[in-house]
Amino acid sequence: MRTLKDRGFIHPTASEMTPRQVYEDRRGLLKAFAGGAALAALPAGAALAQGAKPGKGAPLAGTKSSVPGALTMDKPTAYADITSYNNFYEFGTDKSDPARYAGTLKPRPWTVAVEGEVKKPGTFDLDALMKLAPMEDRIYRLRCVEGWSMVVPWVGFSLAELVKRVEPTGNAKYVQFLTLADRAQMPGLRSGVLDWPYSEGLRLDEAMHPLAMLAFGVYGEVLPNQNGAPVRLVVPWKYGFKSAKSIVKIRFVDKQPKTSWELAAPQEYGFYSNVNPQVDHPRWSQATERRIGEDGLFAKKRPTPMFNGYEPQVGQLYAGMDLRKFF
Ligand SMILES: Nc1nc2c(c(=O)[nH]1)N[C@H]1C(S)=C(S)[C@@H](COP(=O)(O)O)O[C@H]1N2
Ligand SMILES: [Mo]
Repeated sequence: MRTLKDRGFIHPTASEMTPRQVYEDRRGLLKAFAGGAALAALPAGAALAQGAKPGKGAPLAGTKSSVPGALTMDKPTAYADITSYNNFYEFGTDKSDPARYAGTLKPRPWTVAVEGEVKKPGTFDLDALMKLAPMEDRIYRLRCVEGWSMVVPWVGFSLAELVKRVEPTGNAKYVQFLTLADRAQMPGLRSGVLDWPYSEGLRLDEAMHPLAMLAFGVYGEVLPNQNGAPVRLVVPWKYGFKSAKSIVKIRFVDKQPKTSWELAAPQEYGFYSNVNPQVDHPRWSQATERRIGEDGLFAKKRPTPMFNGYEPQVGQLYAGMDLRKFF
């Protein structure tokens, strides 16, 4: 088994991670260099605000979701932050890499193949997929395993709509999600940091839960490439890496699929990866989180709630399970 170190990369520990403020200052400085000396006098936040222009993407309307738990009251994170501080290793491992390099991703034309243990396998063209169900606005918390979180206003619908449409057979126990892996579009594939294509998975009952979502948009616009255009998974009660971006294949299978993060570091990233403040990552605590946009000098860390706050909705899925064993 190759370790992350063998791959020439080790996921940063929480303490090694670039503090948000430092990151913003750096980005502010980069912008200042690009934009001329006048900007250098401004605080990082001001330089940042100049780049914040929601309204660049094509509009994608949704109606307020009625799914229980789908509309958190937490204040949404700024569009500029959601679209510039990303994890999308196909474009590099730096938080700023996806926004910088994902311009080469071609989100259209796009198809999603559905195969395996289903009565109605087939390939969905993106437009057909988008018409499977009415688009809904949902506001979800997103908790990255690295210890930061955001609040994202997604546009999309329940993954269950697709699952029902393809009619899983009695042998379907798990669902695997595979991301595009095209070296011509994704410079990060040259690195062996993960096994490509990026692979993720859910148990069938998790995939059927109404909160599990196929997202096509954010802030009322189609997804920017760096956020996983044109279609991604969003599973709000699990660590962010379960929410695979730019999906091209969905496979219904009888055995638990191997995920890219499990293959890279099985002792650190389990199949379930439910957000759980009581089960620490081997190299850092998961008890608290830093909310992006709130991390000024005196900002307090927030306590991380069980199942990222979605316990009332999803707790039953794990009744009787040892969550330390099935981390
Ligand atoms: N294909 C793919 N999907 C991915 C990732 C990735 O590297 N590749 N990173 C994951 C991680 S670690 C997180 S936290 C979220 C981040 O989503 P965001 O950039 O839209 O906030 O995407 C997830 N989906
Ligand atoms: Mo993450």
